[in-house]
Amino acid sequence: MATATANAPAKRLVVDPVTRIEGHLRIEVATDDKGAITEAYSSGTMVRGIEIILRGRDPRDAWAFAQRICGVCTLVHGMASIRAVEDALKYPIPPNAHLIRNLMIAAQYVHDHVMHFYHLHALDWVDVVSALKADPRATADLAQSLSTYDRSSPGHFSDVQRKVKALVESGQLGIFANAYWGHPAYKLPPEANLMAVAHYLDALAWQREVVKLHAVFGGKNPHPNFVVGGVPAAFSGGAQGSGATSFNDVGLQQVKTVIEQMQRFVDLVYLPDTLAIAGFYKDWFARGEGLGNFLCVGEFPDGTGRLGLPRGAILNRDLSRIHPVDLYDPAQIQEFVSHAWYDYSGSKTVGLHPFRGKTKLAYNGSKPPYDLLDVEREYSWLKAPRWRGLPMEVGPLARVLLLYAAGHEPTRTLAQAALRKLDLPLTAMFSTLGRTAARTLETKIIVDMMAGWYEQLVANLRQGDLRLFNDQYWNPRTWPSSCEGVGFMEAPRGALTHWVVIRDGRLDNYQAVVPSTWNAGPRDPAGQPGAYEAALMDRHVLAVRDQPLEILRTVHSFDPCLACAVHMVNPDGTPGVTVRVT
Ligand code: NFE
Ligand code: MG
Repeated sequence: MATATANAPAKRLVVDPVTRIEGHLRIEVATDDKGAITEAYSSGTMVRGIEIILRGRDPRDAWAFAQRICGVCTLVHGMASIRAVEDALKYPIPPNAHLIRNLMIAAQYVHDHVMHFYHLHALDWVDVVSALKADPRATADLAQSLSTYDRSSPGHFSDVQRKVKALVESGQLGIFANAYWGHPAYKLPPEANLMAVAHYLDALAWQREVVKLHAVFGGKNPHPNFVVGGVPAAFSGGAQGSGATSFNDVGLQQVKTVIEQMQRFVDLVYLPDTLAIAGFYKDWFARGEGLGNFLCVGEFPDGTGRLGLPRGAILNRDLSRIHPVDLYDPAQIQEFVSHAWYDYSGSKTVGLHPFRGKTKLAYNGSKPPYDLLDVEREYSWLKAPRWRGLPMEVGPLARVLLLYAAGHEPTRTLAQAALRKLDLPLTAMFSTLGRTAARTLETKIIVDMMAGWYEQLVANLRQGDLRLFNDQYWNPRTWPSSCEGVGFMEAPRGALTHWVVIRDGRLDNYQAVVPSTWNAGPRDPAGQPGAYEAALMDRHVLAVRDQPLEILRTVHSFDPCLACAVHMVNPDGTPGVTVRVT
């Protein structure tokens, strides 16, 4: 083993790379004699520099570069980017453009959250190998007791079991390789495991269908097209002219079908599965909380200043008070680099508001600058964003808590029904499984909003309001010589902001402050940990020291995306999954 750095504690456990995420995440934890986690460190180990390559470009082109920050939250950086430019230039956009954007954003949530639950997170709770022992008839009884989903027959579950058996017997587990099958922390009975595996496979086929909504309005998925000033598609009516630049009645009908497919899967599969699986792991509603501070920037604007998902901050779990958040106030949002490989002209204590933000690398070598992380100094390619100096959790749990605190009736009803079913108090939401359950609840809340926007859009088009774009944006001579704007959005993983400074028609500065930067970021100058770090430092005791399933559960509950968070790789690559015990 290579040498540990001088500051490294004696007992460090390294998980690198964390898999079933997007991007490159390394977790190091320190444990005491009993194996309980006492310290945790989260490190983004990859760097790309999109903020740097945007400088000097036409602001109207920025979205297409920014959108390539990530292929999972495939539209969010494009959206935040055009909103930033629109905020700087301040021309309105037509109501239909808001409606279409809302539908595209909502479709992204539903798609991304279902994919996270089944394809990225479920295998932390579901033992695929145990599914081989299930009785298909008992599995059908279980599935039919939970919902009226039609793929719940004994014959279907026996087919799925045969498929999994063939995989296991071939010795090539493929998509199910590299997990801790048989780990003692798996608690589901074989039938629940088999049902979940069947739904894992169904969700793969389902997602292929539902991405079509993006293709109707944005030409393709991933990375649908956008445009500053509206949406880049005209309505051509009839059955003609559907494609990258226009949509028609056939496309609208397809959107309606997708909304119905989404609704059905959420109601009949995702929501009941979440509650059923959570019921076997109730102890995970009391672990992995972390910060207790939550931030939302808001989403689903309607053009009149109202938001479908509110903006605000909740501090110390106090749901009786929503603190207002002002993105323009230089004292509120700041990014710190005390523990990150960035250079703020030598200062490691100052925080920069993103309009004045800097992206300058403090390390440019060809090898990773660590063996074990030097946690007293710099240990991540993520900056540490703070709100009024405080570390904040962002994401589904933050949004559900904000909606709850704001008195949003559908959220209160749904959350109370779920907690009643699980026989848990509201405070159970402040936990690893609370975060996972919140993601499911918000998917239900958002999918229920979609039909309303769709109907409004169709009504507007039928009444002859075909405006989808404001061409004022396309005459740079009318632009002020200097302006600034922030594009906010609630991406699936949380609060996302893009910040532009425009001078003489070009981008003078571009900063992205991203959900996984908030959640996965390192310590700040005051030594306060980021959200993953805080959530892991709850004295978890690992049942099997070199199979840290418990770490994966908590980290995955945030749905990490490090590609987004660093938006900047170790040129020499990294080996496969390593769990290192020192
Ligand atoms: Ni790459 Fe992303 C989302 C954004 S996460 S997935 O959601 O923005 O940081
Ligand atoms: Mg950034």
